[in-house]
Amino acid sequence: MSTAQKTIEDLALFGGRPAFEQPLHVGRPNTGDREKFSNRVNDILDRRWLTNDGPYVIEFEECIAELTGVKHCVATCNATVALEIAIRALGLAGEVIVPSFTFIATAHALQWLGVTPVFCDIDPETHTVDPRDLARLITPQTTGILAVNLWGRQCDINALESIARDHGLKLLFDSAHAFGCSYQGRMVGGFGDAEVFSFHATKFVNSLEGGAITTNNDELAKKLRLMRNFGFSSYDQVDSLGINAKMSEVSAAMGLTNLESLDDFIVTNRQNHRQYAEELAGLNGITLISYDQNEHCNYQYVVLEIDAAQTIVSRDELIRVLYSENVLARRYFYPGCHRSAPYASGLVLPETERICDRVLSLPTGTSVSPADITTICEIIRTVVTNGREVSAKFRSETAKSV
Ligand code: T4K
Repeated sequence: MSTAQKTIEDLALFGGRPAFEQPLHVGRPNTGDREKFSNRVNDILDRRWLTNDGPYVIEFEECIAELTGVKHCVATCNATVALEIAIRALGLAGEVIVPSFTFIATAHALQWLGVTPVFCDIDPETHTVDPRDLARLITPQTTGILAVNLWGRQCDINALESIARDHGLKLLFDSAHAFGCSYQGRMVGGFGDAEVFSFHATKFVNSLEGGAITTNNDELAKKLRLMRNFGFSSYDQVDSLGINAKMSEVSAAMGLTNLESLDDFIVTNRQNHRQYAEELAGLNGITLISYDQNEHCNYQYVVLEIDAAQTIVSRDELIRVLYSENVLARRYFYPGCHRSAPYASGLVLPETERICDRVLSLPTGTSVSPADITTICEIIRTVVTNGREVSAKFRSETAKSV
């Protein structure tokens, strides 16, 4: 249930009742057919094969490989560890260039392995790596590029491939957000040396926790499989350094069940995105980031850019209002990796910092109803059309608390 928030006085922060009784999260999981999932869990228990290359993991890998049109898929316990084994299997060392505007796991995966993440700036239009800034950062120590297909919008992959080729660098994509998306008509998964997907609970297709590495390179796939299971090639035979990166059967069962609803999830996400676009249209200073209609797209993130020069209220003030209405909008990926410990060094990345201060992510997915979206948009409309007054209220509140 939600209440109308048409005037400033209606807003919970200024004395009204919260629009939502229960919190509305960004990242509420989509869940497919429960009965099918339960049946698969019963199969797992009957088989007593719970993990380590079980039949559901193999089936999950085959499905991902087919959907992405890639030769090999190696499923893992999550995308962070998938990045780590991909980084190691590709022999990345020294310095790797990575955007700062990403989830912290991208940078941590490098740093965890003793590889130095060198942060580059982003293209303000796509929020993905700026190839020109990246090229400037290449040194004799650079061994690779770890690019991120953020929000499911692809990097300038052609430019990155040509930079990698010209400089003899490995090219790894963090495509945690980009499952089900395409670049120039080709599904994400087969670009560069390898790509990594996340199937975390908050991703539009989840396997509870989970990840996958896709590659067309046979040798690399073999290495990754060994590394995923401590380097074992058979009982008692260890061929390489490895770790435990295995996906469990229950995760694969959840992944397979959710893959059966993939098209439905995308339809819902697309409808939600369209509704947000329609209901926020004409609000000065509010831009909903868009997706390329000519590509496959999962629409899993609804991201607004707030231009405070026009809205008068800042992004953080808008978030405070939304929180008080029980809409838990997120500041993904504030403040940027380069300003987070342990990376903070005083480096300045102007575009990253500008975008970090402007964006917010709103709830979407199958748990959000059209009525919820109407209410969320109404709150934003009320705040922005009364920007001056709302901002003045925040300022007087700050003055009182000083
Ligand atoms: N690369 C990129 C670009 C990524 O975005 C990510 C992860 C990775 C790599 C690493 O992938 P994994 O190793 O995780 O597979 C979340 C997720 O934890 C993270 O997976 C995701 N990106 C990132 C963008 O968002 P948080 O800190 O927002 O997650 P969390 O667990 O607080 O969940 C957010 C909200 O979702 C909660 O407030 C409530 C709701 N929620 C969450 C869970 C787990 C539910 O309603 N149910 C749930 O089961 O980072």
